[in-house]
Amino acid sequence: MSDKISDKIYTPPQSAVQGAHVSGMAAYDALCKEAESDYEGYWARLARELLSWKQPFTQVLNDSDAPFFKWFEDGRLNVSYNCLDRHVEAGRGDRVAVIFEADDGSVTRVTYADLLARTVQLANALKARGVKKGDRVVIYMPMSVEGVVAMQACARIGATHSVVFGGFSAQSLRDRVQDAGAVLILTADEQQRGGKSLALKSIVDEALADNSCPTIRGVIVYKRTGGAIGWVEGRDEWLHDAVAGQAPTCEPEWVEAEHPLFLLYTSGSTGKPKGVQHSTGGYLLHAALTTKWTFDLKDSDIFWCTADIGWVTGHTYITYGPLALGGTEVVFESIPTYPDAGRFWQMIQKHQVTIFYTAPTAIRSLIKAAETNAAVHPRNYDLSSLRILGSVGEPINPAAWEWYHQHVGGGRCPIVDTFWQTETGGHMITPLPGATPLVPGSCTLPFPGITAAIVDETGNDVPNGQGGILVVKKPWPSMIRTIYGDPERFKKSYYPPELKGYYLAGDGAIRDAQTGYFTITGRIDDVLNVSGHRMGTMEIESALVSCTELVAEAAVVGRPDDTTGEAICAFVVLKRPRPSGDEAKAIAKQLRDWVAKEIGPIAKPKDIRFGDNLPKTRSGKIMRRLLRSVAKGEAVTQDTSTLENPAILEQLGQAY
Ligand code: 6R9
Repeated sequence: MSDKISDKIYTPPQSAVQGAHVSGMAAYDALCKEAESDYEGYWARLARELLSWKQPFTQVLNDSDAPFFKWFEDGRLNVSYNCLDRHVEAGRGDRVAVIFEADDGSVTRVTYADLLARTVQLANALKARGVKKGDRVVIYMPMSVEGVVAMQACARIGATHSVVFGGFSAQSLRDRVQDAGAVLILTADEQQRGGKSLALKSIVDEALADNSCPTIRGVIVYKRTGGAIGWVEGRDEWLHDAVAGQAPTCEPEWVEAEHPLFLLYTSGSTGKPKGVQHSTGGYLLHAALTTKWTFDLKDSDIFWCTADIGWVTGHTYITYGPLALGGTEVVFESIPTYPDAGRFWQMIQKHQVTIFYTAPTAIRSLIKAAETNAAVHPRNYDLSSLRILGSVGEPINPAAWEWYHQHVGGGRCPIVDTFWQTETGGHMITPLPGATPLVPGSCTLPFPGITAAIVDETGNDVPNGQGGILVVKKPWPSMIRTIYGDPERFKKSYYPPELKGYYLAGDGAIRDAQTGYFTITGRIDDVLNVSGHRMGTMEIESALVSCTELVAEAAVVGRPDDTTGEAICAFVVLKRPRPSGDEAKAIAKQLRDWVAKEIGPIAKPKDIRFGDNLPKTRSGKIMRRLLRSVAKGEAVTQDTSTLENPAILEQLGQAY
């Protein structure tokens, strides 16, 4: 298989090791040892070194109500003070905090002093509108300085923000506003991306229509494009009007370390989105610490994380981590392919970016673009400013890794493949650029202090070389605190009783037998193990759908099998009427042979079932959990209330 983890090892070049915050493997090992021998002391030391506390904590970890862990409980601090004021107080107010590049390429530089002034004024405007500590504020804004300021302003007054990605529909926005019981929405008239303006305010209007969100008292609108929008008198106010005349100072709200800094909704595979709740102290510690060690951020760096503030990566590695360290970062409004697919490379050259953090999917699409249009190949740009590259969000396949390393990083930049989740707040398993030897396709080793491990279904360690369930054994400072409004779901999702009190990440992983390096094999429900061969269900699905003359759609799940451990079961919707009898058998054989040819005989589905459709949620997600029951031939006992077409289950269960 082409995506086999590479055998190549890239040791960090001397230039990356020298002067790094964590320099060399001995330094990494020493940190791990320190955490192992005095876990609480380790985190306490770092929390004192990296953060400024209004009231120092005396208690480090409180596990008396596990899994509702508390960190630095009796300490008080403020996130916006840590991200802004303290740098200005240290005489660094003139330092550029944000280099904002708009859709059309125009650039705005915002210093720490400016960012603080804007945050303070908005904080005062929010207070004037009656927003108080603990209130929830929804932010539905484009990538902008104003978006970052909105988050910081909430943090300043102790309001808990919930950023909703600008691509979500009115219905999703409404669900989130309702679930959070938000009192106010910050939005923009329109967002501007790829030369097009997209409505945001009208989506807010639709979400709030018919008094569907009675907790909302106001909507503050940043004028981005000046496009025509609807207006509700008494509810809506322009951002520029709201901040005009506000006092230039605002005492930060010194909140307890456990105070909820934000909620961020993320989808489970079924049911309604979960409002992942994060803390103030523990979260900010890990945001700052991982930015410092994983990206080796220094004063001389220009850091660019291409994520949107609507996702956790944008929270931790745009709004909080880099600013907590007083760094300089690029914030980008647009898309990687506008005006052409050379935009990223052109921007790295223009802003002399030194640390670049993006997603494998972006890299893969830019590889494709460069293959068809030589003009947008990175070799046409001067990328010599780069010193560290990062990857996040999904496994990066070795071929994409190699291309990124060679063509973007010029063969000299370590790639940090950072594994983490919305729930973890920051990096969990990742190389450190001045220490860890890299293996393409592996996220390597746990961040110092993170007790990542691989266990079986009963929570017992599995030996290296054998796949299993990824867990984190000990609580860590930036972990999810609860699912907002649903503590039972939090416990059930992340702390199932059979796992000995370990945090369940929901991913499968395997450690290399020699190096102990971790490779994430994907969400537990998407990975199969057949005769000891690990395979992604997605891989088999794409092989099936690549049989374009026959297959319209396919879903693949595993079912227990006595001889092979797990057997592959494929559910297929054909581009022709559902076959039965001998015809079905013949087509099934044809498809098995097809998969064998595409991937290898080991990937041949043992069972192939045909249906007129697949069981899907109303949002269009295939419900693999149900398919697993069907594959096993057992009665479906799971909740099917979110299933669009329940009748399909019976049809898919039929043999031919
Ligand atoms: C930060 C973020 C989390 C899920 C996670 C895993 C996948 C993220 C990865 C990775 C392999 C990496 N994932 N980083 N898989 N290697 N470096 O993406 O958060 O949106 O919550 O997604 O993404 O499956 O469980 P989130």
